[in-house]
Amino acid sequence: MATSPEPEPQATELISGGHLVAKALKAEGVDVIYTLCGGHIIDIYDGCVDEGIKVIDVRHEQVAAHAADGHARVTGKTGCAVVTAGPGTTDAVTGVANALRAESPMLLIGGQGALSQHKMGSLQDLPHVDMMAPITKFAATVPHTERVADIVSMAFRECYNGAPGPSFLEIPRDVLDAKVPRDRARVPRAGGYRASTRRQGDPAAIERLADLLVNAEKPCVLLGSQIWTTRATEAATELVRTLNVPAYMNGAGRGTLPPGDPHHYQLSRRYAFNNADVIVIVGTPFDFRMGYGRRLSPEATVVQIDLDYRTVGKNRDVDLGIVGDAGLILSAVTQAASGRTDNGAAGRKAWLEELRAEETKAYEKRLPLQHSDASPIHPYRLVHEINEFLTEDSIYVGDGGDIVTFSGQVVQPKSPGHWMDPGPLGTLGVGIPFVMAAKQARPDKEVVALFGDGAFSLTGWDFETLVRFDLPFVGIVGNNSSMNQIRYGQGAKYGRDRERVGNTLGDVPYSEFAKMLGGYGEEVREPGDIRPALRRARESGRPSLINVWIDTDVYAPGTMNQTMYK
Ligand SMILES: Cc1ncc(C[n+]2csc(CCOP(=O)(O)OP(=O)(O)O)c2C)c(N)n1
Ligand SMILES: [Mg+2]
Repeated sequence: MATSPEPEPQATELISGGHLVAKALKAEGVDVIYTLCGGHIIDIYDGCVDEGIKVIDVRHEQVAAHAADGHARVTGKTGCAVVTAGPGTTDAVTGVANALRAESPMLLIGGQGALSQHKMGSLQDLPHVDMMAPITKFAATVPHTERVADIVSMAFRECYNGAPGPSFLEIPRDVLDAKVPRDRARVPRAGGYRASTRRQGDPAAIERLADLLVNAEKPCVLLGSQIWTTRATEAATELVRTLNVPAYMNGAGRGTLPPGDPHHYQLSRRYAFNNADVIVIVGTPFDFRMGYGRRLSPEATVVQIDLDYRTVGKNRDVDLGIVGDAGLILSAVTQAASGRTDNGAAGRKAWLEELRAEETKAYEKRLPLQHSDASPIHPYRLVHEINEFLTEDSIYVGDGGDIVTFSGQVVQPKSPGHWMDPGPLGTLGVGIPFVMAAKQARPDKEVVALFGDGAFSLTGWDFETLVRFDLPFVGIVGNNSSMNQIRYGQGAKYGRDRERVGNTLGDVPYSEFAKMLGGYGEEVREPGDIRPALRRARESGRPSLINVWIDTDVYAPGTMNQTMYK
């Protein structure tokens, strides 16, 4: 009997775990990883070379993790950091925790000792997954090379469960280094393993909110960070304009409306919350920044919209809660309200004028300090100069204590998505990594960062990474040779004669540090010199630090009012 010839044995292509990681990153649209090297993770770098993924190597893993967080904020895509086992992973914990509280989608990949040496005391072995579980949306070990890309895609998917946040994967060294037949490993296809998670909210609730707003005499809205997360700028703008509702903004929601817009309000927020009849809180929790919800008038009808069902009604009862995507919900509300014969817009003119008068009063009260010619420089003058310096294309990063609290009142981003602060974890040290991520992702933008001298010191060495990767920015250090925000509280609690414990820094000329590392730097001691120095920093086209010596003995109202000292 004739037998058909045996098929020629095919040479099966082999692929390593690190290369599978890179393929999965590529499928997610990751074009850059932030990392600090270690023997456990180098196969991932090798895979990144093949996939065309840029490797930015930093000097501390905290920076890598914050940069991944920053990347997500700026681009709306998942950020990625890769760190080695043990201390590499523990160094990154702060960045992951910050991303959790800020609802920022990022993946941290950590190395691990070989599975074959599990619990034998291998170099840098730690229970990473147990450590990361409480501060991530998903934390797992990859147990086999064939599963690498599959589990990476799973981790990405989990970042978008409800409000976004971080995921963590540890990949043991032998799992990363081993090679498996290419066809045994599932490599998810770009766009093939994640669906849109945008939810429109209960239609009945949307009708009800439209009714509430149409009939409100004194409504206001607070546009929180999720306005930017969900890219809801247009929807929010349309709603406030169509219905004539004053808007306040916080966190990454700042800049949704430009300064000067008739519906942009900032300084009259407390007055509005005390006097409004309908308050709509969008995409921000009732946390310490909101006095846990206690600062809203008890008579007001309160509506809360959030991506996460756990945030709605937390700490404070609401009259109406809607879970879903801010943009879809606000658009639907505008549409529902437009069907009414009279949407009440004209009737709210007096309320907007009342708030504008409050706003103007507060602004004028502060203006003399913003123009102060005092030497040493008043912090209000510094932040005023920065605000005047920003353009529509300046992404502003704030990293510090008291000086950044001053800037929160005065500096107004001119465009949406152009404001970066740590978020509710309040992490000092986000500045340099956020600058790195912002400039890397948006080279067309100018990045301007204000640091406290204390905050800068936490991650300042990565100024060198900005030089090495040619990521220019305008940096300003508000130098009071102190951790002033903490000092204020110590003085208030223990008396001024005992306030100088554990909060005093040296008189460091940070411009010299910038120059030493290959950047641009200037020292500024007179208020009139601030603006020209900032301009020269801009024109230098290099990473820069303008070190501005500010008055050490004045504090921002926000620092003096902190409830933790009361
Ligand atoms: C990582 C971290 N450590 C400590 C703190 C507590 N903290 C809050 S403000 C502050 C002082 C910051 O000093 P600086 O950056 O110089 O700003 P200043 O208050 O002097 O303007 C400190 C230490 C924190 N928020 N984050
Ligand atoms: Mg300071």
